[in-house]
Amino acid sequence: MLGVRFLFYTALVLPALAGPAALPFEVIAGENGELLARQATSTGAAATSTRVPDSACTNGPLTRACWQSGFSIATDFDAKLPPAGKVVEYNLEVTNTTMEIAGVSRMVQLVNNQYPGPTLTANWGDTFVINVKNSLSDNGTSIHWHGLRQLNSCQQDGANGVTECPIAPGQTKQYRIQCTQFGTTWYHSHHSIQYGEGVVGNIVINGPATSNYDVDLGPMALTDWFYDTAFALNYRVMHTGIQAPIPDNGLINGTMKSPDGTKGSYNKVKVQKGKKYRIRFVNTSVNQHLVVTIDGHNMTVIASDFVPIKPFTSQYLALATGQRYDVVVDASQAAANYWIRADTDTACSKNANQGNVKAILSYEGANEADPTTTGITPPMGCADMAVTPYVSNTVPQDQFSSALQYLSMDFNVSQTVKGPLVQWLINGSGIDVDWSRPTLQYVIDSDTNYSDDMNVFEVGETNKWSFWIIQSVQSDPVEVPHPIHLHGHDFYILGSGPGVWNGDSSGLKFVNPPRRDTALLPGKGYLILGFPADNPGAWLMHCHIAWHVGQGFSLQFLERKEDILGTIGDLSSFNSGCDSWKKWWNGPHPYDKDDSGL
Ligand SMILES: *[C@@H]1O[C@H](CO)[C@@H](O)[C@H](O)[C@H]1NC(C)=O
Ligand SMILES: *[C@@H]1O[C@H](CO)[C@@H](O)[C@H](O)[C@H]1NC(C)=O
Ligand SMILES: *[C@@H]1O[C@H](CO)[C@@H](O)[C@H](O)[C@H]1NC(C)=O
Ligand SMILES: *[C@@H]1O[C@H](CO)[C@@H](O)[C@H](O)[C@H]1NC(C)=O
Ligand SMILES: *[C@@H]1O[C@H](CO)[C@@H](O)[C@H](O)[C@H]1NC(C)=O
Ligand SMILES: *[C@@H]1O[C@H](CO)[C@@H](O)[C@H](O)[C@H]1NC(C)=O
Ligand SMILES: *[C@@H]1O[C@H](CO)[C@@H](O)[C@H](O)[C@H]1NC(C)=O
Ligand SMILES: *[C@@H]1O[C@H](CO)[C@@H](O)[C@H](O)[C@H]1NC(C)=O
Ligand SMILES: [Cu+2]
Repeated sequence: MLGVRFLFYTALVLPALAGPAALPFEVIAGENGELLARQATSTGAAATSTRVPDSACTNGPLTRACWQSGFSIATDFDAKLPPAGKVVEYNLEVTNTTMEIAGVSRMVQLVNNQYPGPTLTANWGDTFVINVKNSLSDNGTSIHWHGLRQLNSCQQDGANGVTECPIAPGQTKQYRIQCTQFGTTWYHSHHSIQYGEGVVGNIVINGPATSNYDVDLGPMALTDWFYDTAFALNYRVMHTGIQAPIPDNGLINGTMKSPDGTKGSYNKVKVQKGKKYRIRFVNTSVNQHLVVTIDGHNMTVIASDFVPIKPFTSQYLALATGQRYDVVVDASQAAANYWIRADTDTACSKNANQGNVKAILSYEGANEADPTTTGITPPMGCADMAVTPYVSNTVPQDQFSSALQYLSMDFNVSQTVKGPLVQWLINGSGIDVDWSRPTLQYVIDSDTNYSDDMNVFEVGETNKWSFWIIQSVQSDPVEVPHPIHLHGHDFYILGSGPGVWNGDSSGLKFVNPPRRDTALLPGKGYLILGFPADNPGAWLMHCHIAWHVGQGFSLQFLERKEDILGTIGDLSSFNSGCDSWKKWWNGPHPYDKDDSGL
């Protein structure tokens, strides 16, 4: 094992870091098979740090694989927790206001009155303490920390109707989250369609990386953008038919020019020739599938969602809603301005401003004029990119056939007093959570009488693997791929494809399959996933197209329910949150719940 990791590291990663000739640092294997690297001893072309030998393996521009003694990019963070770090505290306030974004003014709901909300930053091993105040007058809220594993802490997951009651207007909830992973993610409201109004922000957890870079430019959130409010659009989507509304524009890092070019501004990313930059792309869309390119530049992709991957070079990135790719861009071209493009993947989505959603990569010394560069034509196909996790884990193939469980995905239109009701069904039922009686309350009450529309599936024995196939019906009239997101775990993606799975497991990937928290279920196709039961809790798994989860496309895994109360500890915040919520919701409030609540 030790030898394998050592060889693997030297053979595959170092050349990508340093070019074919020089290794930028000496690599040795530690006692427990972990990787240790010493500061650079050679003069690589892009060397910009001090090259002081450092026996502790300190993370720096030339030694991004390092973290701190005994912890590095070779650590399996699902198996081994980093030492507890510091407490990082943030106050977030959800507000309701009117703001001009990309040249057009509209009613928005924001975090701390900014779009995107503040970026939360911590180091691997730190604990976030986040106080969320609901300053809306007419909505609850509930903030989900997308992709954070929430090991033994499901009541911090921010999934209203599952792990908490919504935070009532005027109330504050404190979330405590341990950073057991590192990389890039986002937080967003899970209260109906509310994140589409602007209740989103990025999260950066610093840690080691599979490729070197000089400067971390931080997150670049990409989203579709609508001039109508998300609640209004959601109502139309639910009751008038199957076509998703077409976004009016897209935003990169919260900004863009208006489609006529007269208002708004492009996000500008400043770089210096000769340096390498890490950019953290996050797709925070409601509906759009995006393809990102940078004119004249390739990207070295180093992480997909929270999982470090074997670095590979790509001319484009394809991101479904909820997905992230961390990349390194080499500023090696002539000092000028270049377009960064976030095109809509036309194989499954549309944008009224198609082809024009851009930002600028601007070299120091370039003039102020907009770029005149031309881009490539990236492949469109609304498919996940092929990735290989850096730390190789194997799925127990011998347990697969007996543990595989089947979930159908279907589409249904029924008639209601409000007109047609469009729903997505999991095994025959669209989810509809009760905000006032979350699943965790059932666990506290030892009540197993779950209603059908809770879509509860129990997951059993400690550390035993469960395997799931989601098979969509062949009569699906929409045929778009669905980004499936799991809370509480990174799932292992054993296979996916169009049509009906033929039951042959020989084509599935059991040795180091991709693992991440969001993966595509192809339109009219299937997706086969697995994960070990190592985290007691109630965990949603849902389509991250916000219209679709509103229309019922979600289920919840109730994992080791008898172990949940023993892990999550004090319930006073859960209880007082529900008391405040019920008092508000049962009183006069201007709006009703019309969708799944998620
Ligand atoms: C936001 O403010 C508008 C205008 O005052 C109001 O109509 C709307 O209900 C408010 N929304 C929320 C969620 O508080
Ligand atoms: C939330 O507030 C918006 C107005 O800002 C309203 O349209 C929507 O119906 C409200 N939803 C709920 C469930 O209160
Ligand atoms: C995104 O925007 C913020 C606020 O304007 C800025 O501080 C940050 O540098 C931008 N990030 C990138 C990657 O351009
Ligand atoms: C974001 O995800 C949506 C939905 O899957 C997709 O349509 C859109 O193209 C993605 N955006 C980017 C920039 O990848
Ligand atoms: C980017 O990659 C393509 C395809 O491998 C290659 O043809 C091109 O020269 C590369 N561009 C740069 C700037 O390295
Ligand atoms: C599906 O729609 C039909 C009407 O077309 C309705 O009778 C049935 O109850 C619906 N099924 C579900 C699970 O909502
Ligand atoms: C889903 O429904 C199918 C068909 O009724 C059934 O065979 C299967 O066991 C159900 N799945 C689960 C996880 O209960
Ligand atoms: C279970 O819940 C249903 C409503 O969903 C209720 O009608 C039934 O009485 C409950 N059964 C028990 C045993 O509590
Ligand atoms: Cu989510």
